Amino acid sequence: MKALITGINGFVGGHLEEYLVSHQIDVWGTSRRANNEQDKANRLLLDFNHKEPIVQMLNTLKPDLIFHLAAQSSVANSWAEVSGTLDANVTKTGLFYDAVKQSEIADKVKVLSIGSSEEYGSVSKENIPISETVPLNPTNPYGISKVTQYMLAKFYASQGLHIVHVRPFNHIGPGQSQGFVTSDFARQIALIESQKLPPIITVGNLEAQRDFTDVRDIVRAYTVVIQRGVAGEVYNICSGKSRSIRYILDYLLTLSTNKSIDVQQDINKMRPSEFPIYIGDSSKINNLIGWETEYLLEESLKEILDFWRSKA
Ligand code: A2R
Ligand code: GDD
Repeated sequence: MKALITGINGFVGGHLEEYLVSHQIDVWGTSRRANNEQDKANRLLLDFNHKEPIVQMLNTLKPDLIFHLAAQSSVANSWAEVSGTLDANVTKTGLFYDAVKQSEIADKVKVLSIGSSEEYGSVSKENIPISETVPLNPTNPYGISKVTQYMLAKFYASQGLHIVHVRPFNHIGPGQSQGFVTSDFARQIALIESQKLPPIITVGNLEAQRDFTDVRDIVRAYTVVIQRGVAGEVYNICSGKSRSIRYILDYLLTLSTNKSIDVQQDINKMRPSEFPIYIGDSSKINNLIGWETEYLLEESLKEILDFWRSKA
């Protein structure tokens, strides 16, 4: 079996590649940049600005599975990068699906469209935990882009493509870049431990509560949902538990070798608005594939801190 991962050099792409390769799947991936660092032979230099090169690539490669990960993935940056977010997540996705539809593999290939819990946006209390039927009410440009990506997935499914849409809630793990909460906290702690930063950690909103899942549980779910999910359907991927950002910070601080780190709130790390609590309902995916999370949040946090210690 052959898989294509768009955005393979990103955080999730790396973990997904590792998982698929360990399951004897032949993995290829697209990137807008040459991968000088590793110079891997399975990287295809491609952006999604023109349809013809994508169609040609698909006709040559003939993947059985396509994981469409490439995106502007930061909620925080999406306020300042509205058009860039819509361009990456909507325009390029539309062009990409159009190319898949025009290619020789259109009637065989299975495609996974990656949405987000941010599609739900502002949710009324009685709708928590959030199931797939809760009205979509995004409150930031990233959420809007992912709702539109969902609409595109449904549209192309109605046109005959086998596309399944997933809504992962927050996913974390070693390798996630700065700009996401667990990496931001762990990176600063690692730099403080190695005395490259003074013992002050700056943070944003600690009161938000989020449903965290380890990225390795997420890619295991992707691999099964793409094959067994129903075209045009949507599946939440979440743990069903919520933790405050303050809990994440406190837990990482207990793991630190430096016991006198001060916490300072940085107004620049606060968002114009955000929903206070997300808890997902994962019954639909559990019923489909019997998937449940395996990693404990605390295990993931320890590995994330160790990852940043190795870079500090
Ligand atoms: O082309 P690269 O190698 O720089 O890969 C980046 C790619 N990407 C884009 N591709 C086309 N046009 C853009 N404007 C654009 N911006 C970024 O997508 C990048 O490495 C990859 C996404 O990787 P991460 O930012 O690390 O996201 P992550 O966490 O792997 O998320 C994967 C999917 C995305 O659809 C998220 O929205 C969702 O999961 O949470
Ligand atoms: N990034 C960041 N940095 N977030 C902070 C910080 C900080 O220093 N301090 C507090 N937070 C809070 C944010 O305000 C937010 O409530 C929460 O931590 C999580 O922020 P992120 O890790 O940036 O993730 P996100 O929820 O905005 O988006 C992630 O999850 C989505 C699914 O729920 C991304 O991975 C998205 O791509 C994904 O779709």
